[in-house]
Amino acid sequence: MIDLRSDTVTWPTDEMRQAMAEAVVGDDVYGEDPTLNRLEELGAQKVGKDASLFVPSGTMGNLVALLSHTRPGDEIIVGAEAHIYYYEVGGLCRVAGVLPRLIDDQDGIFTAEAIEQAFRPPNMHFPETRLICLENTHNRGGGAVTPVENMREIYYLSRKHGLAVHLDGARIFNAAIAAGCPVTDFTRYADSVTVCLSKGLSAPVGSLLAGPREFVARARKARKLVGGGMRQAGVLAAAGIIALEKMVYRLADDHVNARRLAEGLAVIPGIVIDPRRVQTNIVSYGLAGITDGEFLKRLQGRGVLAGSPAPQRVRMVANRMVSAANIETALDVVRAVMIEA
Ligand code: TLP
Repeated sequence: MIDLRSDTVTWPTDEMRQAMAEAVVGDDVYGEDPTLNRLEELGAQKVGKDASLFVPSGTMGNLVALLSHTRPGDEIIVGAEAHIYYYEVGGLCRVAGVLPRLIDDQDGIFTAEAIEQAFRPPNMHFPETRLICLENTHNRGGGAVTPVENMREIYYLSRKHGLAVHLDGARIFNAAIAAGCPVTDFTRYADSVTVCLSKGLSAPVGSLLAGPREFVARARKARKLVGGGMRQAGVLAAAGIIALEKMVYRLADDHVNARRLAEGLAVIPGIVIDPRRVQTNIVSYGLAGITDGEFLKRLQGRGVLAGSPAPQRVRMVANRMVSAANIETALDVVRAVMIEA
């Protein structure tokens, strides 16, 4: 199978499996796992923050960030298409108890103007606005990169209004590779950031939530609250260390493959895509002449897996398990399915 459903499908490398087998461990709830501690220090250093916290998933990283930045009843400004709002089971309301004020992020790019318009100044009738949530790269926005300049403007706006900024940076290293700049150029304009180790970076499990020391101390308690306090998690951290140290630059290969996929798709009748909009590893396109359900079924019948994020839309994500040759095969399969349709 050529699995283009997500970059989450990546298996750990042999080196990761080896490191996991040999990891020195301890009880992390007591702070005694040396491998885990090393990962948290390394993660903080990579994204330019004081400290970081290992969590089992990006979803938990974002939820713990909300729990640590806000109190129930607070308002947060968040994209209507953002993962935090769209794909996290409503945890922002159900668990953190915050009120989302939605902004239009359909194209995956955040602007200070959109956020300024959504911001409600202090008023007797309004909840307190505490937090701006950004996502970079943007999943439902087709892997779009919000430029560093926009991040800077949004950050200055947040200071003006006394708001915190949380960055869902599940794929922030993809943003940095695409922009050709250090990841800290992005993360410096957020108070906290969630980084996923288990997507293109290929670790089997885990994300990091990074931020100021005092914030991470609070987040550690919030993680315990939601059941994310793990014990000998060094076996997972060992893979995470390799993800951060050795797997970041390989993301460029995924970007090349995604671009090639987009260019190949663009010339197939019935596929609606502008390949110039593909900046990172996510390829999102429209379909005409066949339903998304039928399209995905026929693709699968010929050995290609993809997903549908919306009616008549398809998402394919380049990842380490899919080679350049596999991309050509996937294109042949799409071509054959569309000719049949
Ligand atoms: N996204 C998954 C699905 O949930 C859609 C995927 O296959 O892309 N933030 C962003 C921007 C994400 O794309 C994801 C995962 C998460 C957070 C959550 O990470 P996990 O899956 O580790 O909870």
